[in-house]
Amino acid sequence: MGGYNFDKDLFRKRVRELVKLDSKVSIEDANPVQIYKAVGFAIKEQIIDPWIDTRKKAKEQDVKMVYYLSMEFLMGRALGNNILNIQAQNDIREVLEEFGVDLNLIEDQERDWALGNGGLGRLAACFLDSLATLGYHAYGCGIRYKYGMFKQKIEDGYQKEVPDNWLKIANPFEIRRDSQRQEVRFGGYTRCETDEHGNPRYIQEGYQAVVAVPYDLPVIGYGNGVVNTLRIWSAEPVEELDLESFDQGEYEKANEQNNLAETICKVLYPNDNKYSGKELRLKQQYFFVSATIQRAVERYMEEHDDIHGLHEKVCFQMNDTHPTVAVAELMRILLDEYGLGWDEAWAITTKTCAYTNHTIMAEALEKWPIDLFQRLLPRVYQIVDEINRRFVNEIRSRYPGQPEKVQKMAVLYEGQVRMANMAIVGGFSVNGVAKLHTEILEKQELRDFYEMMPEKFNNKTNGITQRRFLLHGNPLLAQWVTDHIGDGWITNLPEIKKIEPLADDPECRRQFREIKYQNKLRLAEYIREYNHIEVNPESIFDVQVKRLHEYKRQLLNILHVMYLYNQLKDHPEWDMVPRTFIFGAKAAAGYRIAKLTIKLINSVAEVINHDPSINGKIKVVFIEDYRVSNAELIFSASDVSEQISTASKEASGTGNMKFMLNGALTLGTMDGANVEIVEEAGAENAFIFGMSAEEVIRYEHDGTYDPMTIFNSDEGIRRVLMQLINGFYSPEDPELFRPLYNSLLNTKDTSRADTYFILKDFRSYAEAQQRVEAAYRDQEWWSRAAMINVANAGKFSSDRTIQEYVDDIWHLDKLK
Ligand code: 26W
Repeated sequence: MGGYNFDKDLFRKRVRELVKLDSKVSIEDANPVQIYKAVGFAIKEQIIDPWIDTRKKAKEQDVKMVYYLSMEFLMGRALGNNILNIQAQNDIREVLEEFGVDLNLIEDQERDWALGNGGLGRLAACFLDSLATLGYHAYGCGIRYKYGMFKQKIEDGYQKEVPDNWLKIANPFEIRRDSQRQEVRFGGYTRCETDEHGNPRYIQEGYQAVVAVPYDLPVIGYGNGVVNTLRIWSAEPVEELDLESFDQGEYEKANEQNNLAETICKVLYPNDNKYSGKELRLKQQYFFVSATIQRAVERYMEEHDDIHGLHEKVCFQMNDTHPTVAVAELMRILLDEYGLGWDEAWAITTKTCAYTNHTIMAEALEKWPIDLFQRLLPRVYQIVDEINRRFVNEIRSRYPGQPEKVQKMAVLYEGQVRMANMAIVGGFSVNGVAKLHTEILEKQELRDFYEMMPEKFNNKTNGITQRRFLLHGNPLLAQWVTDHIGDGWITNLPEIKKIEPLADDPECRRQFREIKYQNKLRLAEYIREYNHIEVNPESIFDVQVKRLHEYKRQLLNILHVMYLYNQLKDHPEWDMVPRTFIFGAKAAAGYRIAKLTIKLINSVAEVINHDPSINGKIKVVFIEDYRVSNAELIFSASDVSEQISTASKEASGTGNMKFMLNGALTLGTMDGANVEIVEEAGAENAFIFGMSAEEVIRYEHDGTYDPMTIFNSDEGIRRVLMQLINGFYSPEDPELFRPLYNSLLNTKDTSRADTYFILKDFRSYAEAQQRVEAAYRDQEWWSRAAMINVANAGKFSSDRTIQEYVDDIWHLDKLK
């Protein structure tokens, strides 16, 4: 397909008109928000024809397409990226300059589209970018939450959650599609009828319904004229409540339906990696899945006449288990609405659905109580029950005399619906998100499934889009790369390997250092404005930004900062390389230990940053409200990438890749995609420490780890831990951090103290940090290693990941 043919004169004219139309001001008097909206709208005007054409071509060419089903899409801001993808940056910058405004200022007016928590949601966003850029027709399908990920405020060192009312400023890119609304039904009961051929037909009655209304957002391919769609569904009452025409019974029902519609899309659950079992969450899942599948089947039948061919043109990719109810919903539609027999319907379903696993954390497993599931989705539950009955029979005949096989693999077990099991049984593909992760799934977590159906299992190592995380987020480095090797890397990241020889050129290294320095100045500016902390741009920017979770071990990082500080106090003469430890993390609202860790980081910052005796050699900064938009500033300014999860726990990580692409060196464990990062960059250009996944798993099985022996024998560690309970960082409340201390040493609350092996890995981490320090002193070595990291980041483009999904799972046709 072609490009976008941006029309600069039209754009100028339209921005003038649109500020008037939308805000009733002339361009001269418009404020930045008003200009942002007009610019967004004027860009939408320029991509609307390609958007329509993409849909039209997909229809004409009858291409196979994927529906990426996800509860989360963490898109960040759209404007800047869209401008780059239509390659109109210079034109738009110039027009805005004529109007006397700076493009960056306008971009900053946009709220993040924060319809996601962390890794899983951001991955979905990167995938949409890559699908469009590679020219595949795809829909991202999700929920139009009224409130996305909460905004984080830090007050007195504590996290406070503030609602994210992101729709307050109308989104100029979205289009409401009333013509494609779907009805979604909850509750009631099923009645069985016999049709004219004597076959049973199931009918849901006495239900409550909502209308699902889709809002479409454009996903613009880079320079290729392909515009795909992110479709987010919003719930509305079936009929607006009409007081006059209802008797009491109907009034109540209508009122309930109103409330249902209002609550479903109210808010994104802010839990990352923790199943909460809330009924509303299951409502959300069924709501967007049912609407998506109904519409997908309807559209397929508009263009084809035989439902049996569905899998040849459609794939539903389930982003973790959250949309797994898709399996049963597709069965319901095929059985009840198309009148297929079970075997036919099952054959189609199991060729259409595919599942990605993103975590092995036990507490993330979705297991719905059967009574809740059945009450909410009576007909769907019947189908789940039948899927289970047949599957259990299959297990029994395959493994006679091995009841433990049923115990492990059944979909229904001990009063629960196990969603992962349903996803595996009901789909044709199960993939992990990094080599190590997939291995652990096959050998440990999903071992019985892997033995029974090995052909379903495959690995798809995650990736990130270089368009957002280098081209947009790091314009200086992007330009430098383009100046040296051309711009092919923008759509073919492996080409960036061509900069590798430049790492041996002292002048290039100097330029590279200068760019990093400029980016550090930019971040320092941000930190000054938002944190009121002065940081030294010559110091090492040592960064850990990600969701706050015990397994990610932000606690290890801050305990080490406390340890360094003790050393510095003992040896004031020590000429350590100045270090700025930067943290950014949101904690789930109900996650006590995580929230206390944030408080600890801020308390440590408070003490250290105000101690004049250490001459600013250590600074600690907690960046408030870490999110996609400020992440772009952070990655580009980082020297050290902290990827220090307990080995085996981080399925992949994708932040690690963003750091690498921006020339930060990895300080990490052999976990998730770190393993592959080190493979690509060379172990000599990273700082690896800690136990291997295998060792961790062995300790977990044999239960021989005892952190107390470390506490007793290691003076340095003991001193740091005592500072958690002697008021060193919380003089007004010495007991404040006791829960953190207990989590490391006390077996009362958990089966084992120090579940995540923080003390076990502490010395190894501290030693790796010393290597970082020594290495940084040699600036020539450091910049060379950083450049080698960038040069070898090619594998970690989500373009590569998506191409693998296409080749091995989806088998999509490219749009011509
Ligand atoms: C039911 C609650 C819940 C919510 C979110 C359970 C699990 C999740 C996600 C699967 C957690 C998540 O985001 N996982 C991350 O997925 C990334 C993309 O594959 C990986 O890079 C991260 O390692 C993984 O933690």
